[in-house]
Amino acid sequence: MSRDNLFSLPRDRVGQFKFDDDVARVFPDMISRSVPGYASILSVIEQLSQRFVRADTNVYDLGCSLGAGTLLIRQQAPPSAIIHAVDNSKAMIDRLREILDKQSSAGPGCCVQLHLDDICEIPMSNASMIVLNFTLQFVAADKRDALLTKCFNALNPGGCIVISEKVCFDDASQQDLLTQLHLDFKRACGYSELEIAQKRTSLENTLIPESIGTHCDRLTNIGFNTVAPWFQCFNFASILAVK
Ligand code: GEK
Repeated sequence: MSRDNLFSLPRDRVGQFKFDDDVARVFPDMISRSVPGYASILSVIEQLSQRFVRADTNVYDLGCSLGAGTLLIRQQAPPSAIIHAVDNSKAMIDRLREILDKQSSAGPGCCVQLHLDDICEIPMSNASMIVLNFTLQFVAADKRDALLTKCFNALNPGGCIVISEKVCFDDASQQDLLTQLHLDFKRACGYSELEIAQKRTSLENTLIPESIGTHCDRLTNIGFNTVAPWFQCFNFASILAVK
C-alpha cells in the first residue's frame, strides 16, 4: 500500500482537494490514517450485507473509490445480486477495474458493474442495500435531500441505507474537543502539522459536514421507518436506516 505523503511538502498555494490519480494511488493509506473507525465501519458494512442483500436485487456503493465496500459485500451477496459501484473519479474507477480484473480469477462472487458517473444523476431501482461510506459529505448540501429521496424510492421495503460521514456538533465545546481528538488521531497515525494543515485547507468548502441530528431528521422526513446511528468515533459517525 503506497504511503500518503501528498501534503508533506510546503505548497505556495493549496488547491481544492481532487480525487485524482495521485490520491487514488495512496487512497487506502490516506483514508485509514484520516478516518478513525474506517476499518470497523467496513467490517460492519460486510456484516449488514449478509442481513440485507437479497437475491435478484441491486446493491449500490455510491462514491465507491477503490471499492472497499463493494469487495466485502461481494463476498456475502447472493450470486444473482448486482453491485453497482459508482464514482465520478476516473482515477478511482480505473483502479477499481484493475482490482476487480485481478480478483475475478480468484473465485465466484456476484456481478459488479462499474459506473463512472455522478451519484446524483444515476438511475436506481430494485435496491436491497445502498452504501454512502463517506461520500454524502462531498455532495453539495442543496442536493442531499433529492439524492436521499432517490435512494429511498429505489429501495425495496426492508432495504437499508448506510451513511457514514464526518459530522459536526451544535455545541461549540463538543465540536472543539472532538476536532482536537481527531487531530491527535492523525498525529498518532504519522501526519505532520504541515500535512494536517494543508489537507484541511484543501478540503475547505469541499467536505461539508452536518450534525448527526440533521442526518437523522432528513432520513426520517424522507420516510425511513427506522433511523439508527450505530457508530461514532470523535467527529465521524455512521447511521443505518431501514425502509
Ligand atoms: C470507501 N466509499 O472506501 N458522484 C460520484 N462520486 C462522488 C461524488 C459524486 N457526486 N462526490 C464524491 N464522490 C469509499 C470512500 S471517498 C471518502 C469514499 C473520502 C466520490 C469521490 O470521487 C471519492 O472517490 C468518494 O466519493 C469519497 O468506503 O475520501 O473521505
